[in-house]
Amino acid sequence: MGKTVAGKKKASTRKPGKMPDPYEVGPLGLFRLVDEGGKEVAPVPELPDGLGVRLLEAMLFQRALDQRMLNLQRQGRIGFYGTAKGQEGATLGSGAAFEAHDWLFPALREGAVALWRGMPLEQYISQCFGNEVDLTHGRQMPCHYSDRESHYVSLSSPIGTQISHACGAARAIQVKGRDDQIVGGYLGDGATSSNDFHAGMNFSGVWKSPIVYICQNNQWAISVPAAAQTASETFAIKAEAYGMPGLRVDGNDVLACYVATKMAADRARNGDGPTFIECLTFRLGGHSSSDDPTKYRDESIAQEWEQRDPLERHRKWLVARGEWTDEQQEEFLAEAGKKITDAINVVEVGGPVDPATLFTDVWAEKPAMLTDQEDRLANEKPV
Ligand SMILES: Cc1ncc(C[n+]2csc(CCOP(=O)(O)OP(=O)(O)O)c2C)c(N)n1
Ligand SMILES: [Mg+2]
Repeated sequence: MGKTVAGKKKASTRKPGKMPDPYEVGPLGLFRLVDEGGKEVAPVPELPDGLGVRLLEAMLFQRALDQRMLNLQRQGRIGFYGTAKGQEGATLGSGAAFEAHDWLFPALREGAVALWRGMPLEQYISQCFGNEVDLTHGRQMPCHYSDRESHYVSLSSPIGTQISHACGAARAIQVKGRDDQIVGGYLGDGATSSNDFHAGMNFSGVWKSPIVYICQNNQWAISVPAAAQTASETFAIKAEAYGMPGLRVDGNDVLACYVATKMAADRARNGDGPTFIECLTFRLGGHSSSDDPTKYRDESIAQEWEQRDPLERHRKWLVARGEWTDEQQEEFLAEAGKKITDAINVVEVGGPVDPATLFTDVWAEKPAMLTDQEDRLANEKPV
């Protein structure tokens, strides 16, 4: 989808003055606040105290964590991993706009949001090892993080199915009259071709539910480019067919992602219904550790997108404001590396999952059939 490359189409070139309204920029424009060089193209509204620095730290941490986890996979220490490289701005900018009591339904690359919301690092790492330290007992594929405390629901492997889960949760909030709570529903560009996309978007529109959909358009669904995914001019425009506003945001501008998502979240919380946000970004790495993108795409495009790195852009913005220095970054990265190593060391010593856990955490009252199987597992010798 050549037309949707950042900056090529209707990108805002407004000079500082009044911040453009992302709802007015609309589904065919591109809402952005900071350009690739870290310069404001529109005034950035006042952020909660320290948020700018926290966002950079979280993005740096995720990039470092992704690289370490990918290394573990290459060393044969975990089986599989998918990075969010290049998408940290879209992921964390949107994720930071939700409140602790909201419910989030992630797609494939939002693990950083679980950490942002307080999921312990050991839990993140143990989910990828799937060993006895893993609270979910190795029952999920790696990268399917979940954390009850932070209201972060496990991603759903069949693409798009989380969209109807998110839609249902937002409906439940309405039915139960929990006015202060909303849902964040994530999806990729590829998931817009799923049946659940239609079902979820349709009923969120009909019910005017308190939900913000965040579509990370990283321009690829494994080897399928966005141009082969849809004939629509943009992904955001699809929202109009479902009776909700569609916003299109520069996904590599973490502040634009935060501001747009916060506006949509406030709107949903005020009872004004759903919003669909397309964050235009790029998957810099492979789809997962099982993928080699050089087999199906021209990697010079990836190199072009490296120049639009969300981390560098935000770092430059902070440095220009005197809120960040090279020394701080060096120190932060050294500490992050140590934290990651320490957490891996805690998790990796864990043994395999005890087969007896097969029977735990699923039923409030175990049916007789399972009690029988549990008994046989414990007492019968394998043939
Ligand atoms: C129903 C279904 N079909 C196919 C797959 C295999 N699959 C896994 S990820 C993926 C692409 C998803 O692309 P997108 O939604 O753009 O998310 P991204 O990986 O780019 O973050 C596919 C086809 C699947 N998991 N589920
Ligand atoms: Mg994609």
